[in-house]
Order: sequence, then C-alpha cells, then structure tokens
Amino acid sequence: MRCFWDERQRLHAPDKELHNGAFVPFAESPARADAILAALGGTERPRDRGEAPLLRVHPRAYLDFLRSAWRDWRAAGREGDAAGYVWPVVGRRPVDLVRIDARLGRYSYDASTPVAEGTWEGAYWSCQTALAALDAVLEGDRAAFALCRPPGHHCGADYMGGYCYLNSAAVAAEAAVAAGRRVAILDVDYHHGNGTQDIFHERGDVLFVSIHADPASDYPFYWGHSDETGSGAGAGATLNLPLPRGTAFAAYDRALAQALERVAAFRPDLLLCSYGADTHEGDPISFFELRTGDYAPLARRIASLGLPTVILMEGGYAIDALGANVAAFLGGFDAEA
Ligand code: OKP
Ligand code: ZN
Repeated sequence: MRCFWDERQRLHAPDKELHNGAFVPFAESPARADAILAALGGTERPRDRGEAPLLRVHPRAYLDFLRSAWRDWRAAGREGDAAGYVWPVVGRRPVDLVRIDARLGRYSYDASTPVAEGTWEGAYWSCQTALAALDAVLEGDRAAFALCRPPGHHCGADYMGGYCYLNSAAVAAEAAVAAGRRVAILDVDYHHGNGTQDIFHERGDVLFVSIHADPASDYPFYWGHSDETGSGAGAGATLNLPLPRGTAFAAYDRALAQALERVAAFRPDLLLCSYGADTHEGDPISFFELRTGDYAPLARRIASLGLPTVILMEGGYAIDALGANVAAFLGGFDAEA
C-alpha cells in the first residue's frame, strides 16, 4: 500500500519529559520514525493542504497558541522546551491569559507534552501526511498508511497531551466527512484515544471505537471507561473496550471481534484506524503481551471488514521491534485486502 511521510515531521524533537517524577529522555522521538521508515519500501511526501482542514477540528485560538508557544516561551527568557505547570481543573472560563505559562496550562492536560522549537511544524506535517493518505483512499486505493509522528489521538480540539499536539485522525475524519463519507474510527493503540473520543463525543455521524488498557490502571486515567458511550446526538456512537494489563492476543482478539461487529453495524463507507504498536510485549511504557506475529492476524481481521481504510500511526516505543511490528501489520492488511 502507499505510505506517506514528510521529513519535516522530524523537526518536532523535545528533549525531556516528566516520567514517574523524574525528567527522562523524550520517548516519542524521531528515532521512532527512522525505525518505521527502515521497514517500509519507501514513502511519498504529502502536498500542503494548508490550515483549512485543521480548522475543521481545532479552533483558531488553539492553532495560534501552538504555533507561537515555543517562541513565546523563549521571549519570556526561558530555556529548553515550553511546558505548563498550572492546569485549570475547576473550569476554563475565559480569563486573560497573558503569560505563556497560563496559556500552556489552558491548552494542555498533562506534563508529557512539551512544546519544542519544531513542534508546530512537525505536528502540522503529521496532519498533512494523514490527509495525503486519506486522499489516496478517497481516490480509490483500498488502504493507505500515514506515518503520523508526532501521534494525535490524545489531542482534543483545544488541548494537547500524551505526546499529541494536533489530532491527525480527527482532521482526516472531518476531511472525509466533508467529502461525503460515513466514517468510523477504530483505535487500537495501547492507550485510550481520549482526544479523538472528545472531539466526536456528541457526534452521531462519526463512530469511535477503542480497545485499550483499562484507564483504572493506565494513562490517560480519566477517559476510556466502558460507561463512556457518547452523549447528545452522539449517544451510542462511542464504544470503549478496556482490557487489563497482561492481555495477550487471544483475549485481545475477542475484544476486537466486538469492536468490528460494532463498526460493521454502523455501516461506514470509510475506516480510519489509529494503530499503536505499543500493545507489543516489549513496549517500555505499556503492558499488553502482543507479539510481532500477532499484528498480521490483527490487521487481517480489520481488513476483513472490506472497508476503504486509512491506517494512521499512533504510539509504539519498543524501537527495536517497531519496524517489524508496523511491517507485519501493513503486510497482514495487504494480504487480506
Ligand atoms: C501516547 B500514545 C508515563 C508518562 C506517560 C504519556 C503517554 C502517551 C502515550 N509516566 N506519557 O498513545 O502512544
Ligand atoms: Zn499509546
């Protein structure tokens, strides 16, 4: 299948992240992309579709914040990458957010999402990559792969978090809806895709289904519980299937059957698959037990829906296994398609 990637995605390269109370090297590094690129036959560059597709998801104020956050941080005399330290848990009423510190808290929900010099450009091209893969599918390809890095599924309409700054899956979904498609999103990253869920929570026209680690034990904790099923017009259009730490493919596959049944019942004509390889047994920050050999059958099951499918890269931090895991998934999909 055609694979898309832009070298400017590398420009996003924060130095450190807060992990279990200490600053450690940033896990979502450009080296992840190198590992995947080495396992792919080759990639195509997206063309620039501009900011209009981003604005279908993200408010102008959020994009403006993200574009200038690092420069604002440095203009305030700071060193290193920009990071918030006060979050408005009691509400986000519109007060004047003069200081960059206030704006960083207002537009994020966690401390694992520093803004570095190239963050805007990296996240922007990650979205363009997703849009290019979508166009390949809209033009008739059975499937396409977007090497989105940084990932996107933790990012909401107006907040970053979990290594995610723009929600590329949501941007692609909205572009597909604008092109007249009925869209389902299936998120098979280890972590719940809280940003994507939030963006479509009140929407009945886009289905969101996620299989992930139980938020009772795992990040992002406050979303992804099985009683979150959508609200308003979106009531019933969200399905969360949390699984315990230690889950291996047999139990994962049973949840997948449930997920696929729901997707099929929605009768979409386009599928977006947020794929994380952090379900792998060797992942340093995740605790499922999938093996490299499980990714081909996993992808074959998804392909058996028979839907035009855009596969978007989300997480996966076992860099030594990452290329093989992605190649196995894409190869499995192609074999069934
Ligand atoms: C992004 B994706 C652990 C910090 C956790 C956030 C994890 C984000 C995962 N102490 N940092 O879903 O793979
Ligand atoms: Zn993840």
